[in-house]
Amino acid sequence: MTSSTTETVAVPATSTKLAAGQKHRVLSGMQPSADSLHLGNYIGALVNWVRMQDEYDAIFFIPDLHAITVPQDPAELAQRTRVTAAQYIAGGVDVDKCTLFVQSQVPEHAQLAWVLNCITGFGEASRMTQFKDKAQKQGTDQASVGLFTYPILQAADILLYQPHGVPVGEDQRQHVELSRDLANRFNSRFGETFQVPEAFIQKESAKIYDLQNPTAKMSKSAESPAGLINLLDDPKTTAKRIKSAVTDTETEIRFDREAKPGISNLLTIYSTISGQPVEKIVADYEGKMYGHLKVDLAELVTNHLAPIRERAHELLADPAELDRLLAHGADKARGIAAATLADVYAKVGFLPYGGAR
Ligand code: ATP
Ligand code: LTN
Repeated sequence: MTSSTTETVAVPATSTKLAAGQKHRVLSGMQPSADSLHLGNYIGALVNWVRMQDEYDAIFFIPDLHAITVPQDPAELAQRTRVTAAQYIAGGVDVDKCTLFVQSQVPEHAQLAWVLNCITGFGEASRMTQFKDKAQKQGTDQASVGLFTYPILQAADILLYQPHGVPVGEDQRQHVELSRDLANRFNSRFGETFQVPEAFIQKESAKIYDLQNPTAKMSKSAESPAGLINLLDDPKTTAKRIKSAVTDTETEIRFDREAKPGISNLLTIYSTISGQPVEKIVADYEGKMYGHLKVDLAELVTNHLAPIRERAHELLADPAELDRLLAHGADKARGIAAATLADVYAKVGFLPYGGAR
């Protein structure tokens, strides 16, 4: 397998040269699989996306085709797709600076996925660890073929847009590697077609842990919601969850991921939301109790999330306008995706529609 990773969102020295005024392209997405994003999604992904949209030609999308690889209630899926879009925008994704769309509204994703399915080895797909984990949870016989080919659809999402970088969490590294392998394979079989993308892996410092179980990452699939901070929760719930966060029996506020995972997690949240380095926060809280830190952090987080929550609700109150913004994004995306797909179709030998060009 080819391997390439950067520890930050900076473009590595090996990246493609650009023409004057041109920006490197990045692309990423988060599934619409919950009623709210949580603080891990926000700090680990969204904040980073928002930061990137000035420096990069950024494309963000909502992978609803991926969502149906496991059973979904149709009305709930539609609602969660809008809610996810609203949170992207409320969190700072600016539809005038970047391209934001819903995957199922750009049919080229499914079309390219088919071609990529046909150049992926069965054994190669079988080695994808996320499939193994998810399939095991459902009982392997019950898992859908769509779940099996999930990473190939993800490769199509990426390769259609010729991005240089794909900002994702460590858990998605293997899928980006597969995209690279498929891009290289297609290019060598059919001629130069795809940009070979690089994984921009989120920094460890952007990882947020469950407030009740601070050695496990904050996750929507956690057993109990008590350790989760959701962007759309009311401030009282958020404050209560922060104040009830599991810590340790010492009293000293210091950063030590191993010995003090609970306090270290609170310090990470404090630092990323306030923009202050952890060392400064630790110095400011010298001699103070855990309770002080929790009360202040609850206020900091609820104040920070309040305008995001309000904006998301405003956007959701006008679904027609939200759908219009998404349709505009899908049109922009299709402009790029259709060109790549036409090239791919011609290269594999599909007849051009309506005759030779
Ligand atoms: P699940 O646990 O059910 O797989 P999730 O809540 O972890 O879901 P994903 O949909 O897997 O969320 O992740 C969407 C994005 O959010 C990814 O880029 C992922 O790296 C990031 N992310 C998810 N959880 C965290 C976390 N606890 N800390 C930092 N980033 C996170
Ligand atoms: N599998 C990813 C979501 C996803 C994605 C993509 C991310 C689907 N297609 C393309 C980056 C690029 C996840 O679960 N986080």
